[in-house]
Amino acid sequence: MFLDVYTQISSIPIGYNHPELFRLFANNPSNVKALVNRPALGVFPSKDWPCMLEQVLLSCAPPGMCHVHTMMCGACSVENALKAALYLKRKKDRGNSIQFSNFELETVLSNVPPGAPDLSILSFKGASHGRTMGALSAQRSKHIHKLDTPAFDWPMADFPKYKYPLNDHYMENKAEDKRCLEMVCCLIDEYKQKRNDVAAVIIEPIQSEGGDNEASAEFFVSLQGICKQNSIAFILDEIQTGGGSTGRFWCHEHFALPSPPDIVVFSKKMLIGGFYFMPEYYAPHPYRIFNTWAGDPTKLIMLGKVIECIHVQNLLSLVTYSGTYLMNGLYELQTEFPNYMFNVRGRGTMVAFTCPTVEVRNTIHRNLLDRGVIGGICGSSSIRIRPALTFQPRHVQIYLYVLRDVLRHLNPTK
Ligand code: PSZ
Repeated sequence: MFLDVYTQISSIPIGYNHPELFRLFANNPSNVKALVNRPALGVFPSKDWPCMLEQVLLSCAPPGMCHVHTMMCGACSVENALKAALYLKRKKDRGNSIQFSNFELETVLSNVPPGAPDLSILSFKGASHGRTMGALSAQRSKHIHKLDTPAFDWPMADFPKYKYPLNDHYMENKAEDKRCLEMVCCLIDEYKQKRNDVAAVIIEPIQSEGGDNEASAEFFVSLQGICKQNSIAFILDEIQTGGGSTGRFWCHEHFALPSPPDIVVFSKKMLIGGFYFMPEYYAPHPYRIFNTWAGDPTKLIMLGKVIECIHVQNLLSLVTYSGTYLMNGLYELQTEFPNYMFNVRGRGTMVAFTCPTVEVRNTIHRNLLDRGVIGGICGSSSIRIRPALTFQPRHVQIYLYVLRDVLRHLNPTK
């Protein structure tokens, strides 16, 4: 028996073998049919597909957003979200026309401007947006993901690096926000001068693979403001943060943004990939945001049930409750074992802490596993926790008990 606090890289929303999800297929021939007869959704959607989109995906849409595209995985959702931003940029450049010039048509198949324009996407150091070729140019976490593949000349800004505990370092962290935001502004200017305008900024509400790095609500509000001022798309990659694990359905709901983001990308716990977008990002021609499957109706059937469980069982409150309990336990452990863990941080149950070296981190991670706890690692020396939304206080107690046991054995004096 294992306690899984990593849940297939944070992609199992309500735990394994959930009886409600089994029931969807056990007693329902029409759901089984959907499983067997997979449609090419972009061309042959079933009659009830628009209704499913509305009842399931729009029922949990980020506040103020009511358009959605479904896709396959996280990376291909990011790719298509970037394309949507680029299309709008070019449409605006043409004075809101959606007609292409003959010169654009002639040049595009040769991969040269103006058909294939020089435009860039700004992302952040430590970012993880997926490993398809386009998304990789915005990926800034590990060398091995990017090596040997050609990449676009796209700018990279610093993501804030905070000092902990946050409350004791308020002024320094505020200055860090300012430094990173100034860097964003400088890069936007620099790329404009290089004639490689920034068309979109893409950012994770909490950098996940890069080390569970968080930034303040004020940082995100200011970043959105910079994007608005410069007519740049503000894209939130909520692939790992979306779906409830921060205690709100979308992590950016914690930021109280003055208006919705332009695009919000999802996958993982949403069971289906895709992105929400503001109406102006609707692609002006058919088949441009497209692939054969473009999602899977059976995943939406399951997501509908997941959302129902979240509401009926009040799982977002449980996440907040268990998350607070977990963080408090981890604060105690970092006080008890300051040489082995520090910088406890997170929102809801999306929680992490840092170890002094990669070796210590790997030892703790492995020893947890030896004692039946499957956890995750991230960044250079952090451990992350990504339980299902059904994570209860009793699971927190097991995690803390086992972690303490691991730490005590690292430190025989305790
Ligand atoms: O270690 C990790 O956190 C991993 S391993 C693979 C991912 C993360 N990719 C998920 C991911 C993500 O977390 C964010 C924020 N954006 C894009 C992706 C790509 O999603 P997939 O893996 O579905 O292509």
